[in-house]
Amino acid sequence: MSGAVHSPAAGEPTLIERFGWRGAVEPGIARVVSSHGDYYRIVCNESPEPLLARKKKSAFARMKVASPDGIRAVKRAGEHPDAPVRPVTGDFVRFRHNDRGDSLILEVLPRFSVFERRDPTARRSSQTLAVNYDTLFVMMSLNEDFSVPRLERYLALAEGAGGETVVVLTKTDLARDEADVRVAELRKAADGRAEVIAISALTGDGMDGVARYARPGRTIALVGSSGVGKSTLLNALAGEELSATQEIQEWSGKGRHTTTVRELSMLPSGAMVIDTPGVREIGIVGEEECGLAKGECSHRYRK
Ligand SMILES: Nc1nc2c(ncn2[C@@H]2O[C@H](COP(=O)(O)OP(=O)(O)OP(=O)(O)O)[C@@H](O)[C@H]2O)c(=O)[nH]1
Ligand SMILES: [Mg+2]
Repeated sequence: MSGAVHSPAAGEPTLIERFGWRGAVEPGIARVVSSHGDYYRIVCNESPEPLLARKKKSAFARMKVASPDGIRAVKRAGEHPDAPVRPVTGDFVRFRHNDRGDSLILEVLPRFSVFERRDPTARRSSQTLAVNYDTLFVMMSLNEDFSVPRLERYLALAEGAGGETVVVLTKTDLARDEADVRVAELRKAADGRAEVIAISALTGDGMDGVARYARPGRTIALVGSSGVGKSTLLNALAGEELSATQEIQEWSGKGRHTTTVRELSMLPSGAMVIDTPGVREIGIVGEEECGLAKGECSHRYRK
């Protein structure tokens, strides 16, 4: 394979390294920045612009992962036995570059963090919400979305998922008198497990606290119910409208979802943010669940 077209100055990170790759820099490594059905947008050293790639179908049926007994064939990708076999936004992949058409994703590389929603009834398979993040922002708004049990479920799922967890409480400007009490309750629930930061994207309150995590080459994943302000936070960190927020798409009749595709964005600071579609409930038996991207959504609004 020919060398990379992206050649930074000596000592400067290559494109894939700027996108968080920490392994040996070789040709044929890419990061998935968004997925659209069978197509993926990937970034790699082979092209200064993102490329379109398809996945090689057979490559994901059975994958080899390292185990204490050596290499063995397992049904699913990565260290997490429940992880889906298809690549998702944030994945590092091995791919075959094609400069005259679609490139081909050959293999999902091991994930260093995986946040997934589990269905303990196993009626639905687990759903991978974010992978390869350094910091998971578990987001909850201080008004109607507020729920200590839900926060505890998120924290339980985040434990052992890799990466650090930060609880981001949004819309302090709307919470008024209840804000302090609610923040204190959530701080107690998260005690010792995660830092808790209360913010308002509207007034800028607390934004320094979250911006500290936006470091070059690091990935922040945003998770939380629809409407808590994930895309609003992304836009505030980016200083521009990278992701549509609720008002703009409200007319579309798509129910409560505004973000429908998981997307990885590069911020001016050099940090990356994975914005995810809101989840209604998380990992709990019998509660109403809300699906995610088109084709995955089981929400009643979309039926
Ligand atoms: N007052 C106030 N409104 C906010 C704040 N942050 C977000 N909002 C509003 O909350 C609504 C929902 O915000 P979004 O950023 O679209 O929410 P989301 O979490 O991305 O939602 P989904 O994409 O559906 O998962 C929008 O109307 C935002 O303007 C805040 O700090 N204060
Ligand atoms: Mg959104």
